[in-house]
Amino acid sequence: MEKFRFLTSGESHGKCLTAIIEGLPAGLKIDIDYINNELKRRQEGYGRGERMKIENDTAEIMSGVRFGETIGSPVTIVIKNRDFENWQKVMSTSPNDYTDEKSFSVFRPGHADFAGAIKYGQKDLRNILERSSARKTAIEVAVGAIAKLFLKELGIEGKSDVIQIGSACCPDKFHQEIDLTKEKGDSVGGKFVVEYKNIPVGLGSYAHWDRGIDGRLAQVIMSIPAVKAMEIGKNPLGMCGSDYHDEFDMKDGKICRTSNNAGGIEGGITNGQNLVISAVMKPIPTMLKPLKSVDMKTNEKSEAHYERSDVCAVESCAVVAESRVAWVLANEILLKYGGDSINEVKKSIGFR
Ligand code: EPS
Repeated sequence: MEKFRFLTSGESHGKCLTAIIEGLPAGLKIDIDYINNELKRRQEGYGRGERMKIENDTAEIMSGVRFGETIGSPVTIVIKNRDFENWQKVMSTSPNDYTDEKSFSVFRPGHADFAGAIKYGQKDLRNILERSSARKTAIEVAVGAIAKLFLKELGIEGKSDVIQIGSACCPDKFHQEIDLTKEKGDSVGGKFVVEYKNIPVGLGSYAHWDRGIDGRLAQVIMSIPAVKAMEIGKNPLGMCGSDYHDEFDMKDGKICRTSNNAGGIEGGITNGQNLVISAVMKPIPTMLKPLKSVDMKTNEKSEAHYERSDVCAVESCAVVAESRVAWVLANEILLKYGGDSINEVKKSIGFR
């Protein structure tokens, strides 16, 4: 049984995105400005498309909070899609409004279009695009912001950094790489790192495969749209055991480590070192210069569908990853320490 659970809903151009979170302890201060700032961070980043100029993602809390604090009941968050105004007919839920405006049938290689259409038996790829779109990560970041507020109460803080865009490993070259890609009508991916500090020893377990915090983190990172690889700590490929493993030492009467190649996890359990995760995002599959494809209506060869998209969304992806790691940490803390109110959690974890 998980402690911090939630469901989200919403299509990219539908009315709104929604989340219902269950399991938050009562008495947690909900700073709406903090949540909205996280949403802003997700929207920013060099290389984002025109949609981000339309949206100004803002969270509205619909339940579970009174006078700025959680009360132990489920928390509902809604983010309205501003662009819905331009899509009301196309995204209508009523059968009376049927239109094939914005329908398309040519798969985009690399997108969910092909597999999704076969899986759900859909003839209009719009029905696949709408939910597979990374737009849904906006509400996920709102959930992550609440998890981060919980972690902050316990002194746990996270951050992320982009470390590579395309072939550029130096931040000074990132914009140039994105500009060149845009000129070519192409898209570009990259790599980012997420780091959390002040994590207690003992989150996760080696006792059973599905209890390892490494596996749980892998699931939330690998399921971010367009993420294709991740690492925990330093990639050990080619390293000897004597170089890779983090030796123990003593400092000021306390056990410490001389390095953190393991990225804060040993045996599927946090070891008190900083949690360090890096991940690779592939180039976004919607490109102005289309790839070869097939029209599912006619079975004829065709150029892939194009619609407004981002040239690069690695910075946003890093913010999404930061949020998702917060979900996992919040859940693991509640599993280990329990607590129905924030004071109970703090007491149990050893805070005064
Ligand atoms: C996104 C909104 C989308 C895309 C992007 C992520 O907006 P629209 O489709 O209206 O332009 O910018 O989605 C994708 C790139 C994708 O492949 O799904 C957002 O809010 O992050």
